[in-house]
Amino acid sequence: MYTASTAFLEALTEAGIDYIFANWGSDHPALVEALAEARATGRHVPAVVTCPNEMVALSIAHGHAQLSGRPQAVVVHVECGTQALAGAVHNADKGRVPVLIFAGSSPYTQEGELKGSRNEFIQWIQDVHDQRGILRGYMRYDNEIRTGRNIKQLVHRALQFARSDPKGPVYLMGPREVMEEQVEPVAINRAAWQPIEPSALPAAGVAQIAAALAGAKFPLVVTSFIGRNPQAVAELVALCETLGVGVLESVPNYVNFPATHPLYLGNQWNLPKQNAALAEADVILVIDSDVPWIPTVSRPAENAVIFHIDIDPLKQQMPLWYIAATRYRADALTALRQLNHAAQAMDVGEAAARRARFAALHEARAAALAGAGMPGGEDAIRGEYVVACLRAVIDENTIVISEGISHYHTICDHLRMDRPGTLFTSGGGSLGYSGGAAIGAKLARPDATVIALCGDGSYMFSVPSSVHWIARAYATPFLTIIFNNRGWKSPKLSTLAVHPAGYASRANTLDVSFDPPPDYSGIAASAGGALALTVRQPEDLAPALAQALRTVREDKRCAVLDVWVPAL
Ligand SMILES: Cc1ncc(C[n+]2csc(CCOP(=O)(O)OP(=O)(O)O)c2C)c(N)n1
Ligand SMILES: [Mg+2]
Repeated sequence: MYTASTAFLEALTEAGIDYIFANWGSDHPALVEALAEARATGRHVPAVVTCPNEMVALSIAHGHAQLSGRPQAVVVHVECGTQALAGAVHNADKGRVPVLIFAGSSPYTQEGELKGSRNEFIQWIQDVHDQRGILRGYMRYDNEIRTGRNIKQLVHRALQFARSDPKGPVYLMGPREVMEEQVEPVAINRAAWQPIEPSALPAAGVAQIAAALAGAKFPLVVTSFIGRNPQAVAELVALCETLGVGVLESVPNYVNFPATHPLYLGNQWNLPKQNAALAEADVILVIDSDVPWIPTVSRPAENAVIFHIDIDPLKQQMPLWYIAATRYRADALTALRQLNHAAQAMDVGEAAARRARFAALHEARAAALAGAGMPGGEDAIRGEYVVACLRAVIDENTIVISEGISHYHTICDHLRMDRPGTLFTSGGGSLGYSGGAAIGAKLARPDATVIALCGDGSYMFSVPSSVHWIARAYATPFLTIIFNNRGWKSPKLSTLAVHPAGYASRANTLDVSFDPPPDYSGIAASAGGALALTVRQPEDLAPALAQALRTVREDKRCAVLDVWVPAL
Protein backbone atom coordinates (compact mmCIF):
# COMPACT_ATOMS: atom_id res chain seq x y z
CA MET A 1 0.00 0.00 0.00
CA TYR A 2 1.20 3.53 -0.74
CA THR A 3 -0.57 6.08 1.42
CA ALA A 4 -0.06 9.72 2.32
CA SER A 5 1.83 8.42 5.34
CA THR A 6 4.14 6.34 3.13
CA ALA A 7 4.79 9.47 1.10
CA PHE A 8 5.38 11.50 4.27
CA LEU A 9 8.05 9.04 5.43
CA GLU A 10 9.56 9.01 1.95
CA ALA A 11 9.83 12.81 2.00
CA LEU A 12 11.56 12.73 5.39
CA THR A 13 14.04 10.16 4.10
CA GLU A 14 14.70 12.15 0.93
CA ALA A 15 15.33 15.23 3.03
CA GLY A 16 18.05 13.44 4.98
CA ILE A 17 16.14 13.15 8.24
CA ASP A 18 17.61 10.38 10.38
CA TYR A 19 15.21 10.35 13.32
CA ILE A 20 11.57 10.67 14.21
CA PHE A 21 11.23 11.53 17.90
CA ALA A 22 7.75 10.20 18.40
CA ASN A 23 4.92 10.29 20.88
CA TRP A 24 2.05 8.37 19.29
CA GLY A 25 -1.73 8.57 19.65
CA SER A 26 -5.05 7.77 18.01
CA ASP A 27 -4.23 10.20 15.18
CA HIS A 28 -1.32 8.07 13.94
CA PRO A 29 -2.56 4.63 12.79
CA ALA A 30 -1.64 5.39 9.18
CA LEU A 31 1.87 6.47 10.11
CA VAL A 32 2.45 3.54 12.49
CA GLU A 33 1.17 1.16 9.79
CA ALA A 34 3.36 2.75 7.10
CA LEU A 35 6.42 2.46 9.33
CA ALA A 36 5.67 -1.19 10.07
CA GLU A 37 5.17 -1.90 6.38
CA ALA A 38 8.41 -0.17 5.44
CA ARG A 39 10.33 -2.20 8.00
CA ALA A 40 8.64 -5.46 6.95
CA THR A 41 9.44 -4.85 3.29
CA GLY A 42 12.94 -3.49 3.83
CA ARG A 43 12.23 0.10 2.73
CA HIS A 44 14.45 2.70 4.42
CA VAL A 45 12.68 5.06 6.82
CA PRO A 46 14.02 7.31 9.60
CA ALA A 47 14.73 5.56 12.90
CA VAL A 48 12.03 6.07 15.51
CA VAL A 49 12.93 7.13 19.04
CA THR A 50 9.97 6.65 21.35
CA CYS A 51 9.72 9.67 23.64
CA PRO A 52 7.52 9.40 26.72
CA ASN A 53 7.49 13.21 26.97
CA GLU A 54 7.05 15.67 24.09
CA MET A 55 9.16 18.47 25.57
CA VAL A 56 12.02 16.01 25.80
CA ALA A 57 11.42 14.88 22.20
CA LEU A 58 11.77 18.42 20.89
CA SER A 59 14.78 19.10 23.12
CA ILE A 60 16.47 16.00 21.63
CA ALA A 61 15.84 17.35 18.13
CA HIS A 62 17.19 20.71 19.34
CA GLY A 63 20.45 19.22 20.59
CA HIS A 64 20.84 17.10 17.46
CA ALA A 65 20.39 20.08 15.14
CA GLN A 66 22.87 22.18 17.11
CA LEU A 67 25.53 19.52 16.56
CA SER A 68 24.62 18.31 13.09
CA GLY A 69 23.15 21.47 11.57
CA ARG A 70 20.34 19.26 10.25
CA PRO A 71 16.65 19.17 11.16
CA GLN A 72 15.05 16.02 12.55
CA ALA A 73 11.34 15.22 12.88
CA VAL A 74 9.20 15.30 16.00
CA VAL A 75 5.80 13.59 15.83
CA VAL A 76 3.21 14.38 18.48
CA HIS A 77 -0.41 13.65 19.24
CA VAL A 78 -3.02 16.15 18.00
CA GLU A 79 -3.49 19.42 19.88
CA CYS A 80 -2.70 18.15 23.35
CA GLY A 81 0.61 16.60 22.29
CA THR A 82 1.33 19.90 20.58
CA GLN A 83 0.74 21.69 23.88
CA ALA A 84 2.96 19.19 25.66
CA LEU A 85 5.91 20.31 23.51
CA ALA A 86 5.77 23.17 25.96
CA GLY A 87 8.72 25.51 26.36
CA ALA A 88 10.87 23.48 23.96
CA VAL A 89 8.90 25.25 21.21
CA HIS A 90 10.10 28.61 22.50
CA ASN A 91 13.68 27.29 22.73
CA ALA A 92 13.70 25.99 19.15
CA ASP A 93 12.34 29.30 17.88
CA LYS A 94 14.60 31.58 19.92
CA GLY A 95 17.60 29.29 19.42
CA ARG A 96 17.01 29.27 15.62
CA VAL A 97 17.04 25.49 15.50
CA PRO A 98 15.65 23.74 12.43
CA VAL A 99 13.13 21.00 13.19
CA LEU A 100 9.99 19.59 11.56
CA ILE A 101 7.10 19.03 13.95
CA PHE A 102 4.19 16.92 12.75
CA ALA A 103 0.94 16.36 14.60
CA GLY A 104 -2.09 14.41 13.53
CA SER A 105 -5.49 15.94 14.04
CA SER A 106 -8.90 14.67 14.91
CA PRO A 107 -10.81 12.92 12.06
CA TYR A 108 -13.24 15.25 10.23
CA THR A 109 -15.82 12.53 9.44
CA GLN A 110 -17.84 10.55 11.95
CA GLU A 111 -19.93 8.00 10.00
CA GLY A 112 -17.23 5.99 8.30
CA GLU A 113 -17.31 8.13 5.15
CA LEU A 114 -13.54 7.76 4.74
CA LYS A 115 -10.90 5.44 6.08
CA GLY A 116 -9.74 6.92 9.40
CA SER A 117 -13.19 8.25 10.30
CA ARG A 118 -13.94 8.66 14.03
CA ASN A 119 -14.08 5.48 16.08
CA GLU A 120 -12.85 6.55 19.53
CA PHE A 121 -14.51 8.89 22.04
CA ILE A 122 -11.46 11.10 22.37
CA GLN A 123 -11.75 12.25 18.76
CA TRP A 124 -14.69 14.51 19.62
CA ILE A 125 -12.88 15.91 22.62
CA GLN A 126 -9.66 16.59 20.71
CA ASP A 127 -11.38 18.50 17.91
CA VAL A 128 -10.35 22.16 18.42
CA HIS A 129 -10.71 25.34 16.41
CA ASP A 130 -7.15 26.31 15.70
CA GLN A 131 -4.61 23.60 16.37
CA ARG A 132 -1.94 25.34 14.31
CA GLY A 133 -2.56 28.53 16.25
CA ILE A 134 -1.12 26.93 19.38
CA LEU A 135 2.38 27.24 17.92
CA ARG A 136 1.99 29.88 15.25
CA GLY A 137 3.82 32.64 17.11
CA TYR A 138 6.94 30.47 17.16
CA MET A 139 7.00 28.73 13.78
CA ARG A 140 8.80 29.74 10.58
CA TYR A 141 5.98 28.00 8.71
CA ASP A 142 2.84 26.06 9.50
CA ASN A 143 0.29 24.32 7.33
CA GLU A 144 -2.37 21.66 7.27
CA ILE A 145 -1.94 18.73 4.92
CA ARG A 146 -5.26 18.56 3.08
CA THR A 147 -4.47 15.77 0.63
CA GLY A 148 -1.89 13.05 0.32
CA ARG A 149 -1.33 14.05 -3.29
CA ASN A 150 1.03 16.91 -2.48
CA ILE A 151 2.19 15.86 0.98
CA LYS A 152 5.78 15.47 -0.16
CA GLN A 153 5.85 18.98 -1.58
CA LEU A 154 4.52 20.35 1.72
CA VAL A 155 7.15 18.48 3.72
CA HIS A 156 9.92 19.81 1.48
CA ARG A 157 8.48 23.32 1.56
CA ALA A 158 8.29 23.24 5.37
CA LEU A 159 11.88 22.02 5.57
CA GLN A 160 12.99 24.74 3.19
CA PHE A 161 11.74 27.29 5.73
CA ALA A 162 13.28 25.39 8.64
CA ARG A 163 16.70 25.30 6.96
CA SER A 164 16.74 28.85 5.59
CA ASP A 165 18.10 31.61 7.85
CA PRO A 166 16.86 32.55 10.35
CA LYS A 167 16.41 28.79 10.80
CA GLY A 168 13.75 27.45 13.11
CA PRO A 169 10.87 25.10 13.80
CA VAL A 170 8.05 24.36 11.34
CA TYR A 171 4.73 22.67 11.98
CA LEU A 172 2.55 20.46 9.82
CA MET A 173 -0.69 18.82 10.87
CA GLY A 174 -2.62 16.15 9.04
CA PRO A 175 -6.04 14.70 9.87
CA ARG A 176 -6.45 10.95 10.12
CA GLU A 177 -8.35 10.55 6.87
CA VAL A 178 -5.71 12.45 4.89
CA MET A 179 -2.89 10.42 6.39
CA GLU A 180 -4.74 7.20 5.35
CA GLU A 181 -5.39 8.34 1.76
CA GLN A 182 -4.01 6.06 -0.94
CA VAL A 183 -2.02 8.08 -3.45
CA GLU A 184 0.27 7.73 -6.43
CA PRO A 185 3.98 8.20 -5.69
CA VAL A 186 5.38 11.62 -6.61
CA ALA A 187 9.01 12.11 -7.63
CA ILE A 188 10.75 15.09 -6.06
CA ASN A 189 13.77 16.92 -7.39
CA ARG A 190 15.63 17.73 -4.17
CA ALA A 191 17.74 20.40 -5.85
CA ALA A 192 14.63 22.53 -6.16
CA TRP A 193 13.99 22.50 -2.42
CA GLN A 194 17.28 23.71 -1.01
CA PRO A 195 17.41 26.51 1.60
CA ILE A 196 17.91 30.13 0.53
CA GLU A 197 21.51 30.96 -0.36
CA PRO A 198 23.31 33.12 2.26
CA SER A 199 23.09 36.89 1.83
CA ALA A 200 26.10 39.19 1.68
CA LEU A 201 26.97 42.74 2.80
CA PRO A 202 26.71 45.52 0.23
CA ALA A 203 30.16 46.58 -1.06
CA ALA A 204 29.90 50.02 0.56
CA GLY A 205 29.12 48.42 3.91
CA VAL A 206 32.18 46.18 3.71
CA ALA A 207 34.44 49.16 3.07
CA GLN A 208 32.85 51.27 5.80
CA ILE A 209 32.97 48.62 8.52
CA ALA A 210 36.52 47.50 7.70
CA ALA A 211 37.79 51.11 7.65
CA ALA A 212 36.06 51.95 10.94
CA LEU A 213 37.51 48.90 12.72
CA ALA A 214 40.98 49.54 11.28
CA GLY A 215 40.96 53.19 12.33
CA ALA A 216 39.59 52.70 15.85
CA LYS A 217 41.39 53.10 19.16
CA PHE A 218 39.52 50.26 20.84
CA PRO A 219 37.57 48.23 18.26
CA LEU A 220 35.36 45.53 19.72
CA VAL A 221 33.27 42.68 18.32
CA VAL A 222 30.25 41.63 20.39
CA THR A 223 28.66 38.30 19.49
CA SER A 224 26.37 35.63 20.95
CA PHE A 225 25.83 32.93 18.33
CA ILE A 226 28.26 33.32 15.44
CA GLY A 227 29.64 29.92 16.49
CA ARG A 228 26.45 28.16 15.38
CA ASN A 229 28.43 27.97 12.15
CA PRO A 230 31.89 26.77 13.23
CA GLN A 231 33.43 28.03 9.98
CA ALA A 232 32.47 31.57 10.93
CA VAL A 233 34.64 31.35 14.06
CA ALA A 234 37.81 30.89 12.00
CA GLU A 235 36.85 33.89 9.88
CA LEU A 236 36.22 35.99 12.98
CA VAL A 237 39.59 35.01 14.45
CA ALA A 238 41.30 35.95 11.19
CA LEU A 239 39.55 39.32 11.00
CA CYS A 240 40.31 40.21 14.60
CA GLU A 241 43.95 39.20 14.26
CA THR A 242 44.44 41.16 11.06
CA LEU A 243 42.81 44.33 12.32
CA GLY A 244 43.62 44.02 16.03
CA VAL A 245 40.06 43.78 17.36
CA GLY A 246 38.97 42.53 20.80
CA VAL A 247 36.05 40.14 21.27
CA LEU A 248 33.37 40.17 23.94
CA GLU A 249 30.76 37.43 24.06
CA SER A 250 27.36 38.48 25.32
CA VAL A 251 25.06 35.66 26.46
CA PRO A 252 26.98 33.19 24.28
CA ASN A 253 25.05 30.15 23.18
CA TYR A 254 27.87 28.68 21.10
CA VAL A 255 31.67 28.85 21.23
CA ASN A 256 32.09 32.04 19.21
CA PHE A 257 35.77 32.71 19.77
CA PRO A 258 38.53 30.63 21.38
CA ALA A 259 38.44 31.52 25.07
CA THR A 260 42.22 31.33 25.47
CA HIS A 261 42.93 33.53 22.45
CA PRO A 262 44.71 36.78 23.47
CA LEU A 263 42.00 38.86 21.78
CA TYR A 264 39.24 37.25 23.88
CA LEU A 265 38.00 39.71 26.50
CA GLY A 266 35.37 37.59 28.26
CA ASN A 267 31.64 37.01 28.37
CA GLN A 268 28.81 39.02 29.85
CA TRP A 269 25.56 37.56 31.22
CA ASN A 270 23.41 39.03 33.96
CA LEU A 271 26.35 40.41 35.92
CA PRO A 272 24.99 43.74 37.23
CA LYS A 273 28.17 45.59 36.33
CA GLN A 274 29.34 47.81 33.49
CA ASN A 275 31.65 45.86 31.20
CA ALA A 276 34.91 47.79 30.95
CA ALA A 277 35.70 46.80 27.35
CA LEU A 278 32.22 47.75 26.20
CA ALA A 279 32.54 51.14 27.88
CA GLU A 280 35.89 51.85 26.31
CA ALA A 281 35.17 50.70 22.77
CA ASP A 282 34.94 53.48 20.18
CA VAL A 283 33.92 51.19 17.30
CA ILE A 284 31.72 48.16 17.94
CA LEU A 285 30.69 45.44 15.52
CA VAL A 286 27.70 43.52 16.85
CA ILE A 287 27.42 40.33 14.84
CA ASP A 288 24.87 37.57 15.50
CA SER A 289 23.49 38.65 18.85
CA ASP A 290 20.03 39.02 20.37
CA VAL A 291 21.23 40.78 23.52
CA PRO A 292 24.58 42.48 22.87
CA TRP A 293 24.30 44.35 26.20
CA ILE A 294 21.74 45.23 28.87
CA PRO A 295 21.56 49.04 28.81
CA THR A 296 20.45 49.46 32.44
CA VAL A 297 23.64 47.79 33.67
CA SER A 298 26.23 47.81 30.89
CA ARG A 299 26.31 49.87 27.72
CA PRO A 300 28.65 51.30 25.11
CA ALA A 301 29.91 54.89 25.30
CA GLU A 302 27.51 57.54 23.95
CA ASN A 303 29.73 58.35 21.00
CA ALA A 304 30.71 54.80 20.06
CA VAL A 305 30.19 53.98 16.39
CA ILE A 306 28.18 50.76 16.18
CA PHE A 307 27.59 48.40 13.27
CA HIS A 308 25.16 45.54 13.45
CA ILE A 309 25.30 42.52 11.14
CA ASP A 310 22.62 39.89 11.57
CA ILE A 311 20.47 37.68 9.41
CA ASP A 312 17.52 39.30 11.19
CA PRO A 313 18.75 42.76 12.19
CA LEU A 314 15.24 44.05 12.93
CA LYS A 315 14.60 41.13 15.32
CA GLN A 316 11.19 40.78 13.77
CA GLN A 317 9.82 38.50 16.47
CA MET A 318 10.82 40.81 19.35
CA PRO A 319 8.33 43.62 19.88
CA LEU A 320 10.85 45.78 21.78
CA TRP A 321 14.34 45.71 20.30
CA TYR A 322 16.72 48.47 19.32
CA ILE A 323 20.35 49.50 19.48
CA ALA A 324 21.76 52.68 17.96
CA ALA A 325 23.58 51.09 15.06
CA THR A 326 24.03 51.01 11.32
CA ARG A 327 22.32 47.78 10.38
CA TYR A 328 23.00 45.14 7.77
CA ARG A 329 21.08 42.02 6.93
CA ALA A 330 23.71 39.40 6.09
CA ASP A 331 24.92 35.92 6.86
CA ALA A 332 27.77 36.16 9.38
CA LEU A 333 30.14 33.77 7.60
CA THR A 334 29.64 35.49 4.26
CA ALA A 335 30.02 38.95 5.79
CA LEU A 336 33.18 37.97 7.66
CA ARG A 337 34.70 36.54 4.49
CA GLN A 338 33.99 39.83 2.76
CA LEU A 339 35.48 41.82 5.65
CA ASN A 340 38.57 39.60 5.68
CA HIS A 341 39.01 40.11 1.98
CA ALA A 342 38.85 43.88 2.49
CA ALA A 343 41.14 43.76 5.55
CA GLN A 344 43.87 41.88 3.65
CA ALA A 345 44.23 44.82 1.32
CA MET A 346 44.38 47.49 4.04
CA ASP A 347 47.24 49.16 5.77
CA VAL A 348 46.62 48.37 9.44
CA GLY A 349 49.74 49.76 11.06
CA GLU A 350 47.95 50.19 14.40
CA ALA A 351 46.88 46.56 14.60
CA ALA A 352 49.99 45.28 16.39
CA ALA A 353 49.71 47.87 19.17
CA ARG A 354 46.04 47.08 19.64
CA ARG A 355 46.72 43.34 19.72
CA ALA A 356 49.28 43.90 22.48
CA ARG A 357 46.81 46.03 24.45
CA PHE A 358 44.07 43.38 24.20
CA ALA A 359 46.52 40.62 25.08
CA ALA A 360 47.36 42.46 28.32
CA LEU A 361 43.65 42.74 29.17
CA HIS A 362 43.20 39.06 28.35
CA GLU A 363 46.09 38.08 30.62
CA ALA A 364 44.79 40.15 33.52
CA ARG A 365 41.39 38.49 33.21
CA ALA A 366 42.92 35.01 33.02
CA ALA A 367 44.98 35.67 36.16
CA ALA A 368 41.92 36.82 38.10
CA LEU A 369 39.97 33.72 37.01
CA ALA A 370 42.79 31.33 37.95
CA GLY A 371 42.47 32.44 41.56
CA ALA A 372 38.73 31.75 41.58
CA GLY A 373 39.03 28.12 40.45
CA MET A 374 40.11 26.87 43.88
CA PRO A 375 38.20 24.45 46.11
CA GLY A 376 36.75 27.16 48.40
CA GLY A 377 35.78 26.68 52.05
CA GLU A 378 35.90 23.46 53.99
CA ASP A 379 32.36 22.26 53.52
CA ALA A 380 31.38 24.09 50.35
CA ILE A 381 32.13 23.19 46.76
CA ARG A 382 32.22 26.39 44.76
CA GLY A 383 30.81 26.36 41.26
CA GLU A 384 34.12 27.67 39.96
CA TYR A 385 35.87 24.68 41.44
CA VAL A 386 33.39 22.25 39.87
CA VAL A 387 34.06 23.72 36.45
CA ALA A 388 37.83 23.85 37.00
CA CYS A 389 37.79 20.12 37.92
CA LEU A 390 35.74 19.37 34.85
CA ARG A 391 38.12 21.31 32.64
CA ALA A 392 40.94 19.12 33.89
CA VAL A 393 39.27 15.92 32.67
CA ILE A 394 37.57 16.80 29.41
CA ASP A 395 39.26 15.99 26.15
CA GLU A 396 39.13 17.08 22.52
CA ASN A 397 36.12 14.89 21.98
CA THR A 398 33.85 16.30 24.68
CA ILE A 399 30.67 18.24 24.09
CA VAL A 400 29.15 20.28 26.89
CA ILE A 401 25.50 21.24 27.05
CA SER A 402 25.06 24.07 29.53
CA GLU A 403 21.92 24.91 31.44
CA GLY A 404 23.84 26.30 34.38
CA ILE A 405 21.50 29.30 34.92
CA SER A 406 23.14 31.29 37.76
CA HIS A 407 26.32 29.36 36.87
CA TYR A 408 26.24 30.16 33.12
CA HIS A 409 28.93 32.73 33.60
CA THR A 410 31.07 30.46 35.77
CA ILE A 411 30.84 27.69 33.17
CA CYS A 412 32.00 29.92 30.29
CA ASP A 413 34.74 31.53 32.35
CA HIS A 414 36.25 28.36 33.75
CA LEU A 415 35.71 25.79 30.99
CA ARG A 416 37.63 28.09 28.61
CA MET A 417 36.48 26.25 25.50
CA ASP A 418 38.58 26.95 22.44
CA ARG A 419 37.07 24.80 19.74
CA PRO A 420 33.84 25.82 18.04
CA GLY A 421 31.02 23.31 18.39
CA THR A 422 31.90 22.12 21.88
CA LEU A 423 29.71 24.21 24.23
CA PHE A 424 26.02 24.89 23.75
CA THR A 425 23.11 26.53 25.50
CA SER A 426 19.53 26.47 24.23
CA GLY A 427 19.51 30.07 23.02
CA GLY A 428 16.05 30.35 24.56
CA GLY A 429 14.70 30.91 28.02
CA SER A 430 12.57 27.86 28.78
CA LEU A 431 14.20 25.59 31.31
CA GLY A 432 14.52 21.84 30.84
CA TYR A 433 16.51 21.71 27.60
CA SER A 434 19.72 20.09 28.83
CA GLY A 435 18.69 16.44 29.32
CA GLY A 436 17.03 16.03 25.94
CA ALA A 437 19.68 18.11 24.20
CA ALA A 438 22.40 15.83 25.59
CA ILE A 439 20.66 12.81 24.04
CA GLY A 440 20.37 14.68 20.75
CA ALA A 441 24.06 15.59 20.88
CA LYS A 442 24.99 11.97 21.50
CA LEU A 443 22.82 10.76 18.61
CA ALA A 444 24.44 13.33 16.32
CA ARG A 445 27.97 12.54 17.55
CA PRO A 446 28.01 8.97 18.92
CA ASP A 447 31.80 9.07 19.30
CA ALA A 448 31.76 12.12 21.62
CA THR A 449 31.63 12.30 25.40
CA VAL A 450 28.55 14.38 26.17
CA ILE A 451 28.21 16.28 29.43
CA ALA A 452 25.11 18.19 30.55
CA LEU A 453 25.60 20.88 33.18
CA CYS A 454 22.45 22.11 34.87
CA GLY A 455 20.96 23.78 37.88
CA ASP A 456 18.94 21.63 40.28
CA GLY A 457 15.78 23.41 39.18
CA SER A 458 16.63 22.92 35.52
CA TYR A 459 17.26 19.23 36.11
CA MET A 460 13.69 18.88 37.39
CA PHE A 461 12.34 20.90 34.46
CA SER A 462 14.15 18.54 32.07
CA VAL A 463 11.88 15.58 32.99
CA PRO A 464 14.74 13.30 34.07
CA SER A 465 12.49 10.22 34.27
CA SER A 466 11.80 10.46 30.53
CA VAL A 467 15.32 11.54 29.62
CA HIS A 468 16.96 8.63 31.42
CA TRP A 469 14.55 6.04 30.13
CA ILE A 470 15.29 7.21 26.56
CA ALA A 471 19.05 7.44 27.17
CA ARG A 472 19.20 3.79 28.22
CA ALA A 473 16.74 2.52 25.63
CA TYR A 474 18.61 4.16 22.74
CA ALA A 475 22.17 3.77 24.08
CA THR A 476 23.04 7.45 24.39
CA PRO A 477 25.03 7.55 27.63
CA PHE A 478 25.99 10.98 28.93
CA LEU A 479 27.13 12.61 32.14
CA THR A 480 24.98 15.11 34.05
CA ILE A 481 26.48 17.44 36.63
CA ILE A 482 23.89 19.20 38.77
CA PHE A 483 24.86 22.48 40.44
CA ASN A 484 22.67 21.80 43.43
CA ASN A 485 22.18 25.05 45.34
CA ARG A 486 18.96 23.69 46.88
CA GLY A 487 16.57 25.72 44.80
CA TRP A 488 16.02 28.47 42.30
CA LYS A 489 18.65 31.10 42.90
CA SER A 490 17.81 33.19 39.84
CA PRO A 491 14.31 34.37 40.82
CA LYS A 492 15.80 35.40 44.16
CA LEU A 493 18.55 37.38 42.41
CA SER A 494 15.91 38.93 40.12
CA THR A 495 13.89 40.11 43.11
CA LEU A 496 16.87 41.54 44.97
CA ALA A 497 18.07 43.36 41.84
CA VAL A 498 14.80 45.30 41.71
CA HIS A 499 14.10 45.47 45.47
CA PRO A 500 17.53 45.44 47.12
CA ALA A 501 16.24 46.69 50.49
CA GLY A 502 12.59 45.61 50.40
CA TYR A 503 10.64 43.08 52.45
CA ALA A 504 11.93 40.27 50.27
CA SER A 505 15.53 41.13 51.18
CA ARG A 506 14.69 40.58 54.86
CA ALA A 507 12.32 37.63 54.45
CA ASN A 508 13.20 34.17 55.73
CA THR A 509 11.80 32.51 52.66
CA LEU A 510 11.11 33.54 49.09
CA ASP A 511 9.47 30.24 48.18
CA VAL A 512 12.36 29.32 45.91
CA SER A 513 14.07 26.70 48.00
CA PHE A 514 14.04 22.88 47.60
CA ASP A 515 15.47 21.97 50.97
CA PRO A 516 15.69 19.08 51.59
CA PRO A 517 16.03 18.32 47.89
CA PRO A 518 14.93 15.17 46.08
CA ASP A 519 17.46 12.44 45.41
CA TYR A 520 18.17 13.83 41.95
CA SER A 521 20.61 11.21 40.75
CA GLY A 522 18.39 8.49 42.22
CA ILE A 523 15.67 9.52 39.78
CA ALA A 524 18.03 8.79 36.88
CA ALA A 525 19.14 5.52 38.45
CA SER A 526 15.61 4.22 38.77
CA ALA A 527 14.44 5.49 35.37
CA GLY A 528 17.45 4.45 33.31
CA GLY A 529 20.02 2.65 35.42
CA ALA A 530 22.31 5.66 35.69
CA LEU A 531 25.25 5.72 38.06
CA ALA A 532 24.03 7.98 40.88
CA LEU A 533 26.54 9.98 42.91
CA THR A 534 26.05 12.82 45.37
CA VAL A 535 29.07 14.93 46.23
CA ARG A 536 29.13 17.28 49.22
CA GLN A 537 32.83 17.64 50.05
CA PRO A 538 35.43 19.28 47.79
CA GLU A 539 37.85 16.39 48.15
CA ASP A 540 35.26 13.90 46.86
CA LEU A 541 34.66 15.77 43.64
CA ALA A 542 37.61 14.68 41.48
CA PRO A 543 37.25 10.94 42.26
CA ALA A 544 33.49 11.08 41.65
CA LEU A 545 34.03 12.86 38.36
CA ALA A 546 36.57 10.26 37.28
CA GLN A 547 34.23 7.40 38.19
CA ALA A 548 31.32 9.06 36.39
CA LEU A 549 33.34 9.62 33.23
CA ARG A 550 34.55 6.03 33.25
CA THR A 551 30.97 4.86 33.58
CA VAL A 552 29.86 6.95 30.61
CA ARG A 553 32.84 6.18 28.38
CA GLU A 554 33.57 2.56 29.23
CA ASP A 555 30.35 1.08 30.61
CA LYS A 556 28.25 3.15 28.16
CA ARG A 557 25.88 4.04 30.96
CA CYS A 558 24.61 7.45 32.06
CA ALA A 559 25.98 9.02 35.23
CA VAL A 560 24.45 11.81 37.31
CA LEU A 561 26.64 13.76 39.68
CA ASP A 562 24.61 15.76 42.19
CA VAL A 563 27.10 18.34 43.42
CA TRP A 564 26.17 20.42 46.44
CA VAL A 565 27.35 23.97 45.90
CA PRO A 566 26.60 26.73 48.44
CA ALA A 567 22.87 27.02 49.17
CA LEU A 568 21.07 30.04 47.74
C1 LIG B 1 9.92 26.77 31.87
C2 LIG B 1 10.44 27.83 32.77
N1 LIG B 1 9.84 28.05 33.96
C3 LIG B 1 10.31 29.02 34.78
C4 LIG B 1 11.36 29.81 34.44
C5 LIG B 1 11.83 30.94 35.35
N2 LIG B 1 13.15 30.65 35.94
C6 LIG B 1 14.27 31.18 35.45
S1 LIG B 1 15.66 30.69 36.26
C7 LIG B 1 14.75 29.74 37.31
C8 LIG B 1 15.43 28.94 38.39
C9 LIG B 1 16.29 27.86 37.85
O1 LIG B 1 16.78 27.08 38.91
P1 LIG B 1 18.12 26.30 38.79
O2 LIG B 1 18.17 25.54 37.53
O3 LIG B 1 18.31 25.55 40.05
O4 LIG B 1 19.22 27.45 38.65
P2 LIG B 1 19.74 28.53 39.73
O5 LIG B 1 18.99 29.78 39.48
O6 LIG B 1 19.48 27.97 41.08
O7 LIG B 1 21.18 28.65 39.40
C10 LIG B 1 13.40 29.82 37.02
C11 LIG B 1 12.35 29.12 37.78
C12 LIG B 1 11.93 29.56 33.16
N3 LIG B 1 12.95 30.30 32.69
N4 LIG B 1 11.47 28.57 32.36
MG1 LIG C 1 19.37 25.97 41.71
